[in-house]
Parts: sequence; C-alpha cells; structure tokens
Amino acid sequence: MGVVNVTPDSFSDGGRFLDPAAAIAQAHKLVEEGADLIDLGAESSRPGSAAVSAEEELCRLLPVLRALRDLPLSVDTVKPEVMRVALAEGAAMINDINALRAPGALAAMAAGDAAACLMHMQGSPGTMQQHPHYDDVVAEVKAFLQERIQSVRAAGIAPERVVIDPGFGFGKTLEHNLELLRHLAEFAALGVPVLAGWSRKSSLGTITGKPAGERLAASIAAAMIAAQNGAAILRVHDVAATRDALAVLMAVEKK
Ligand code: HH2
Repeated sequence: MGVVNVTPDSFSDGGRFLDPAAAIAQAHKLVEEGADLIDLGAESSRPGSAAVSAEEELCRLLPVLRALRDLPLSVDTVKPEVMRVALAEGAAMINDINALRAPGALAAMAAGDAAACLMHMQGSPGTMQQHPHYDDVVAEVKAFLQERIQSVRAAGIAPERVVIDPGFGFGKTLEHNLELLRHLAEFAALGVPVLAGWSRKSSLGTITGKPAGERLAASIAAAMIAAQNGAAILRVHDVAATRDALAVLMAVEKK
C-alpha cells in the first residue's frame, strides 16, 4: 500500500501533494514502483494534529479520487460522510484509524462492498501521545480488534472484507510499538489480513536519531519484520525500495 497524503500538515510528506496534480502524479509513480493499492489521506492524524471538516476533506480528496478512478484506491478517513462519497466514487477500501466507531460509519460501509481496515488507536490524534498506557498492550489491542471484527460482522460486513491494524504510533510508546511488532503473528492468527504501518514513524526516529526524511532504511527494516511476522499489507511512503526488500524476503521464504 503506497501512501499519498493530500494534506498541508502530514508528518513526513505534508504539503508535497496538496496540489491535486502532484498527488495524482505521485499515486501513478507509486503504482509504477509496485504498489498494489494507493492510500489517499486528506486529514493528517499525526500526533497533535487538528481535525478538518468533512467539506474541507472532500474538497482536497475529490479531484484526486476522480482522476485516479482506474487505480485500486483506499481512502484514509474517519468520517462517514467522506466514506459514503469515497465508496460512491469507487474506492476499493476505507482505511479508518478509528475502526468504524463514528456514528454512521458501520452503516456507510455496510451499504457498499468495499474492504474496511480497522485500526487500533488509544485516544485521539490531538492527545494520543501524551500518556499512552496499557497493562498488557498486546492483549488489549487484540481484544479491541476482536470486538471490532465482531461489531463489523454484526453490521452485515463480511469478514472477507476486513483488514486489521494494531495502529503503530497511535497512542503508543516506542516500547508498546516494539512489543506489538514482536507479537504481530498473534494478530495474523485472528483470521483476517493484518496491515502494518511503520513508514517513517517517530519510533524509528527515536531508535536511529534521524528525522522523518532520513528514515528509509529504518522503515524498511520494520516493514520486513512485520512481513515476516505475518503482515499481509505494508503501508509505506517508499514503494520501490520496500518492493526490493520484500522481493529478497520472499525469495528466501520460498526456499
Ligand atoms: N498511519 C498513518 C495514517 N494512517 N492508517 C493505518 N491503517 N495504519 C497506519 O499506521 C497509519 C494510517 C500516519 O502516517 P501518515 O499518513 O504518513 O501521516 P499523517 O497521519 O500525518 O497524514
């Protein structure tokens, strides 16, 4: 999954793809580099970010969504209004960092047949990194995702349409993120595909001491560990380099 943020303020590519033409070109570039799916986001969820209105989000998103109709698209949103428009425009997936918990989100998804990515987040982007706390991060995140899988199924969305994500960096310390990565195979055992998003995240900056623009090698290392531990979808900004690393991993695993 290649990431294109049509935002002024995303943590690593904010402002670069706010112009629709730049976003469209970047999405085509990522597909040429080997992305199977493009994740379009029009509202940043970086720690401390401010929410935007549905009107503003759609205003950023729609020209890009319409120009990229021929590509497999995921739309990264928490708002049912935006989900409904994205699904009507043919999006293949809704990627919801709030796991379809907003009133109306389950109904919006149930009306279509697109896939849904359910992500775990403790708190909300504005405050989530202030005091993340868990007694047992793996058990708690797993229990949350199991509950969401059941709620989604009860709303009439078949499990075949569902992907889960432990939400690296969303209300988690570095140690929480590492613990989830170590135990990712337990999430894969829940029976639906697992998505992992480590690309350029601040935990990698804490480990390496590097700013967001210099975390490519660290991002690839984390993505490969996630893949080895059962992740089926890797959410990345740097598709070509991740593809090469994955090709080596797959060659080894094929034996
Ligand atoms: N991470 C970000 C945004 N959306 N969705 C899922 N499912 N998993 C993730 O790990 C994830 C996500 C944050 O990264 P980015 O989109 O690059 O930045 P921003 O939220 O600042 O736009």
